This record gives sequence, C-alpha cells and structure tokens, in this order.
Amino acid sequence: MKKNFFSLLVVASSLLSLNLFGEQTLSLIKPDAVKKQHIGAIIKRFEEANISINALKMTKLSPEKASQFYAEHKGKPFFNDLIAFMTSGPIVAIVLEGEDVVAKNRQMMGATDPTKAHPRTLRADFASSTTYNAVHGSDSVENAKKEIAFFFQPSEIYSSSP
Ligand code: IDP
Ligand code: MG
Repeated sequence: MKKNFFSLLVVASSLLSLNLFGEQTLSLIKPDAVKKQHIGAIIKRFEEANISINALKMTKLSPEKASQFYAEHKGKPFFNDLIAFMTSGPIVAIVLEGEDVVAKNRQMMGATDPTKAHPRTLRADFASSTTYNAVHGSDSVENAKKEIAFFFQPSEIYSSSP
C-alpha cells in the first residue's frame, strides 16, 4: 500500500517535470488589437485550439513597466517605438495552459513581421506591421514563468490541471 503510494508520487512528479500537462505561457493582446476590437476573436482562437484560459486582465503599462518587460530589446533601433506603442492604450494579459502551449502559442501567433506570418495565424489576420503586431507570446518555458509573474500573483491564476 505504502509502496503504491510512493510509486504514484514518483509518476506524478515525473509527469510534472516533463511538462506533459500544466505548461503555461503568457499572451498579451497588444494595444492595436484591443483598439480594433479583436479581443474576442483572439481568445476564441485559443479556446478553439483547446488551450485553457487560466488568468486574464486588462491593464495599461507605464513606460517604466514596458521598458522592464522588453528589457532584452533596450538599445535596438525599434525600442522607443515599441515602448510608445505598448503604452499607447490598454492591453490584455492572459495566462494560457495546455500541452506544449509555449510553442503552440508561438505557432498560432505567426512571425513577428505579419507579411511573413503564415495564413490563419493571429499576426497574419490581426497585425498591421512588425511593430503593431497584435500579440505577444513568451518564447520559452523559462521566460513564460518570469513573464507570468510580471503580470499576475499566483492567487490570480486558476490552473485547469488536475
Ligand atoms: P516577438 O514578439 O515575435 O517575440 P521580438 O523580436 O521579441 O518578437 O520583438 C518584440 C517586439 O518588438 C515585436 O513583437 C514587435 O512589436 C517589436 N519589433 C521587433 N522587431 C522589430 C523591428 O525590426 N521593427 C519594428 N518593431 C520590431
Ligand atoms: Mg519576443
């Protein structure tokens, strides 16, 4: 009996470390897509792809917060335009959960430059330029954890995992 319990614990913890379920990522619906009333259409795509919404909020970034969020791009020629854009209106921050959701969301988003994004991707359908490109998505599991913590307290996230 005790042995079975421990085997179960080992299986459960290895499943978690393999991220077979419960992987999370951060999605942002950027100010351009909010202004154009694409919030619902974008969220519908996630739900249709069997991705769960675990947390969601509308917020407006200050220049300081936006610079902190995009710190990796400081010094690049597009940085000031990016910060001006990201602070130009409210955004919607969403925690997504599902199997392989970091990569899956990046696929659903399409390329940074919407003219290079595959048809039916979020950026092909909703973005108007490389800067005004409708959505953000974490690019790795490690960055997803940091970016989720940037917007949400653990108590604000409702995991759909068993
Ligand atoms: P990603 O959003 O596809 O991960 P990143 O290279 O991380 O792309 O760039 C962050 C954001 O900065 C982009 O989503 C876009 O809004 C903006 N950006 C990136 N590269 C350019 C560029 O070459 N010109 C203008 N804006 C850019
Ligand atoms: Mg990026």
